[in-house]
Amino acid sequence: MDTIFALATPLQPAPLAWMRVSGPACAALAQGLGLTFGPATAAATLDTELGPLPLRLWIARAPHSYTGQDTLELAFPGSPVLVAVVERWLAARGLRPAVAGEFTRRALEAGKLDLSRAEAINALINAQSDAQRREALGDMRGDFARALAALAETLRALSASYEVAFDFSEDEIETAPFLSLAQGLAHIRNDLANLCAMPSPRQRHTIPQVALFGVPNAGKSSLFNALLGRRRSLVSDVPGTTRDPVVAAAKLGEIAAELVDLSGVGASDSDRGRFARRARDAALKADVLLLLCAPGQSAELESEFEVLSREDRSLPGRCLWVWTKSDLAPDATMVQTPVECLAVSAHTGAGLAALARAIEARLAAAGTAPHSTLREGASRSLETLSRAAQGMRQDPPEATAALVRRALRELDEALLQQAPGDVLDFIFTRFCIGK
Ligand SMILES: Nc1nc2c(ncn2[C@@H]2O[C@H](COP(=O)(O)OP(=O)(O)OP(=O)(O)O)[C@@H](O)[C@H]2O)c(=O)[nH]1
Ligand SMILES: [Mg+2]
Repeated sequence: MDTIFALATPLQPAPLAWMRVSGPACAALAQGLGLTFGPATAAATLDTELGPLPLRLWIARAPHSYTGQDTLELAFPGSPVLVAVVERWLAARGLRPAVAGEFTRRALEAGKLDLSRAEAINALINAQSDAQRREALGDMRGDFARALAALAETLRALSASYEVAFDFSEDEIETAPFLSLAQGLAHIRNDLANLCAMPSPRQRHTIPQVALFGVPNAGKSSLFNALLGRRRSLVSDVPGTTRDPVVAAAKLGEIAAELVDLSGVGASDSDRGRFARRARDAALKADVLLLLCAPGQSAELESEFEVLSREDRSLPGRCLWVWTKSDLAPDATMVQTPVECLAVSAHTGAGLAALARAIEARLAAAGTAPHSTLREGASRSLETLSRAAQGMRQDPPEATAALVRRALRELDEALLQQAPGDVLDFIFTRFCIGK
């Protein structure tokens, strides 16, 4: 088998660069550096065209490593030029660069971890919110898989009871055994639904939300109407015009979304926080948050943004800063903003198309949030169980029993974690190189 290498840290100047190497050539590589190949950390020097390069090495022998193979990890000063030097040295010894997720795939093939844990690692790296990070860490510990396995056992017992009930009751479905089966089914369905409920902001609502946030008179309602192409929200020069959130369906490029016009927040808020609290809560739940700033409002908006960011540290990734009323102050964009910014005018329409494209890009990125084969299997099984639970009053018991059997098979298949090769290929292309 090939020996692979990949940089595990970003390619940029940094105190350290970290290179991972996995495969049978590791022993020869270490020996070439004058080291014996055993589990250890060691220091060595690599002769390079630039002079001697100090290396720190972590050696792990098969099968006691992440991939289950002989493994070397090299740390050295984090300069992109030195990274290229080390990569050339490795390539000259017959090693090849790893493709995306190849280390984790080798770990999977060596039985070092199962698919749900492999996916959890990827989900953790790519998580967009603390809720997703918590979920991924739980999945890495196997919490979800364990809970699902326990549920599968309860479902197996229920499925067996259905078969037994047929033997005793000819065609009476209102009899006691069938009623208790119905109760059992409802319980398991609820437990599975609770288990599948994911707390990430994206999944709380199926249609993504784009919220317009800012201090009073920022031009939120005007921009809301302009993005919608019709007058839905009240516009006035009296600060504090919008009170309760106004929600409307909109199409941004290819993506259907809900626009949410919020009440103004900040020191000039005339309601002493009553509506502002609702606006902040809605802002935290949004998939994309537009921070609207009219000329002269940036200090106040920035402190509001800081308050929100303290509540959810992943918020900046979902925000766009929008300079409004660009017809009044065309050079507002010269001021530095904490997140990516654009300028628009709801009155002239300037910048609206670019804003719509930027929002669409954010929504598309949010749509590629990490996913897991195990959770998909669990959701499939939940759908089947829900159909069984809904139909059990009117359907013949055989039909319900068949659905219960199918839901159990779906859970078992998900827990078996045996994905065909092409599915694995697809899963691992979503990993980063070096993982
Ligand atoms: N020149 C100019 N004025 C604008 C623009 N957008 C909004 N305004 C004006 O700014 C004022 C406030 O606009 P709104 O859209 O009601 O502002 P808001 O942020 O919704 O205000 P509240 O709901 O009170 O928080 C109105 O007088 C608008 O006509 C713009 O692009 N250019
Ligand atoms: Mg308004």
